[in-house]
Amino acid sequence: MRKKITSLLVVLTFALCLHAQFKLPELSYAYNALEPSIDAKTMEIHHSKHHNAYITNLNNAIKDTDAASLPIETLMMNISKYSTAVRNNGGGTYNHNFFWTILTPVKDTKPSIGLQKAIDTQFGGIVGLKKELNDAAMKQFGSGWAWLCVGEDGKLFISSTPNQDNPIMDIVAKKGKPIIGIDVWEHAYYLNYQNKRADYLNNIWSVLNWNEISRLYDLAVK
Ligand code: MN3
Repeated sequence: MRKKITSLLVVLTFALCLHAQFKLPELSYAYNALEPSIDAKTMEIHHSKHHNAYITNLNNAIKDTDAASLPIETLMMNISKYSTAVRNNGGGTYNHNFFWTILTPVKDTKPSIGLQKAIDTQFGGIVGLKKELNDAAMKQFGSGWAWLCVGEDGKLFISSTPNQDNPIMDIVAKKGKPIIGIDVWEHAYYLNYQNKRADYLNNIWSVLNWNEISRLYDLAVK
């Protein structure tokens, strides 16, 4: 009897795993760790509610389809083949998985030598990059994201995407490998900053994880 129950549990667990392909990743820091740039309540709701909802909705949208067995990156790179629900919730899954990793409470992380060189050459330094990236984020009308990417030519470029689209989707105008992505949906800042998107954009630079951003850059140009 006990054996039967055990095997039933194994089968059930296996079945549940199949139907919950994507899982909410844990943050490597506490919800309050990015204060005062990003407040704890915003972080908690953003991660445990918004991000979680994208993942749940994505899992529901791809249940019992071939997409359920694909890595999220592959799904993004072939997004034109899928429904709007997969595009929106898959994008929401990928973008937020990415977003948390390029933020950190660790102070004074620095770009790698290679990345610093590229930023100096193309933007005249971090101040120039910040101005251009924040400008793209300000000009993104309504909800969306602003990105710093590495293009196919190995050069940095700035872009923005509406909704939960991103630069690795096969439907975007300019494809690239993102190394910074800034969420400009109101849910990312409204509790603390209300309508002041510019203040949020100014302050998020204090919590950028240049170690991770540099790692992504060095990988992309390799
Ligand atoms: Mn968001």
